[in-house]
Amino acid sequence: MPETIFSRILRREIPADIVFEDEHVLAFRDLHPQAPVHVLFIPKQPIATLNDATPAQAELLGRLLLAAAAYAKAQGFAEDGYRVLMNCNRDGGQTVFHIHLHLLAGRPLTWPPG
Ligand code: DGP
Repeated sequence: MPETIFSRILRREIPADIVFEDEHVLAFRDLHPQAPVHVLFIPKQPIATLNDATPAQAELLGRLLLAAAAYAKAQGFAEDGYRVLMNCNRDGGQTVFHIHLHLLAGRPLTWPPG
């Protein structure tokens, strides 16, 4: 998998506003927030796109979701609500090819997305 900016954040080569870390997952604030809360949850094991994820990585993918929900609860906005999403490839709007779960919150989010 080619090197990405997120690999460099994982190695602490470039700064990021890290809000959560465990053995498998790192979470940091998006550089271009689209909502008052916009955090990216990434696996430490690089996977380029959701298309590249394997059944062996199912638990890791679940960890991203559970980490996002735990963060929402800890920060006190879980009951108000939030959105999690993962963009895939060109039509999904993916720009960084190390999968990441977006967590957006802090305002009512419209549907359908653009
Ligand atoms: P996506 O379009 O789904 O691939 O989202 C990539 C997100 O990554 C986008 O919302 C902006 C964010 N981003 C890109 N480069 C950096 C960076 O260097 N630092 C941080 N914190 N976020 C970044």
